[in-house]
Amino acid sequence: MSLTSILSADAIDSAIKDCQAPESFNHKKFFQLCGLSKKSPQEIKTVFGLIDDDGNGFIEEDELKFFLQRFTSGARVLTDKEIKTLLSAGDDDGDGKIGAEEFKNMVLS
Ligand SMILES: [Ca+2]
Ligand SMILES: [Ca+2]
Repeated sequence: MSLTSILSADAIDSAIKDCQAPESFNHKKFFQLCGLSKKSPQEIKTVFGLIDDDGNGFIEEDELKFFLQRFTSGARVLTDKEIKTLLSAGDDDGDGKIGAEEFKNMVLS
């Protein structure tokens, strides 16, 4: 399944445009703009799988760097600061990575 079968291309576009400037990424706003926060747990899990590039069941720091590019291939990479902020927003158990449940909770919070 691809991302655009879950989220509309227009919504993804406006979410990406909103955080084009470095350090302007805000995950809550992003998930709202792209429409993910209104999706079902199963759909959110599918999106999680797309961001978990190596398929090991966790989103790690190196995958968070390319977070925006999973939505649009031409998007920028996140800055180190944005990666840290996003990781700490999602990583409830403090193991340094974001699991599927943690991702879902972050998207729906
Ligand atoms: Ca991974
Ligand atoms: Ca974790």
